[in-house]
Amino acid sequence: MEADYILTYQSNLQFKTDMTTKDIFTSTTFVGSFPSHEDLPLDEGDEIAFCGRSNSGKSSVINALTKNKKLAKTSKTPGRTQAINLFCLKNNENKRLIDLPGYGYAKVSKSKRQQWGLVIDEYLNRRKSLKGLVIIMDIRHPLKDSDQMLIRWCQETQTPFLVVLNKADKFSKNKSFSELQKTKKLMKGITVSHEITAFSSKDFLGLSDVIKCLEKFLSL
Ligand SMILES: Nc1nc2c(ncn2[C@@H]2O[C@H](COP(=O)(O)OP(=O)(O)OP(=O)(O)O)[C@@H](O)[C@H]2O)c(=O)[nH]1
Ligand SMILES: [Mg+2]
Repeated sequence: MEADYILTYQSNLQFKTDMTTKDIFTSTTFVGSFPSHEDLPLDEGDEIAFCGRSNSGKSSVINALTKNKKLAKTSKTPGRTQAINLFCLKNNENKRLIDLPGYGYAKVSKSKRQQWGLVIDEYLNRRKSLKGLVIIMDIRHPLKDSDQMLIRWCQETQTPFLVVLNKADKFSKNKSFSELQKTKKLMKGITVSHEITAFSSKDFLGLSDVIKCLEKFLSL
């Protein structure tokens, strides 16, 4: 049995190393990169999509979750992920993670932005195996228009979602906590099943909460 070390955030505001014998995300593998929903392989089983604004850290969150820095391509320059990237959990093509292009990157052409928007819309509205969304936001700029649009979509389609307030390492622990509370308050009216957590892809703050939630989405 393999033993993994996970960093968890403790209420005494210190990081603690936890040992767990079960971590189903660490052997995730890259399946392929697909230009649009129509090109994707099988639409059966369960998958989770990581979405949000460009540069919020979608690909980095996947890498933190799978403890593989090289799995999803990341970049300082927004607009890195330009297609639907599909990953599957160890030996199980029926449990998948999807890395989507980002919303709102002003420097790509308008037509490219529209094309990415269409790719995301089609994926969200047609993919039957989509069981939950992970909406990644930069904790310093939460709930931008495109984030609110995704939340509304989840509410309308009754799709469970997890809000990840990423880059919490940019804030003090207290500031991260107050930002988390503030965002929770703003989302009070949302009735579809959802969770919200502060996170850092850099130092794994909040990782065990994210794992717990994704296990639920994927019925693991
Ligand atoms: N400090 C800090 N930087 C982060 C964190 N997560 C991501 N980054 C940085 O943010 C930048 C963007 O990360 P990506 O993971 O490529 O973001 P993305 O949302 O996938 O971006 P696109 O694919 O371009 O839409 C990179 O320089 C990352 O190193 C974090 O938790 N803390
Ligand atoms: Mg990306």
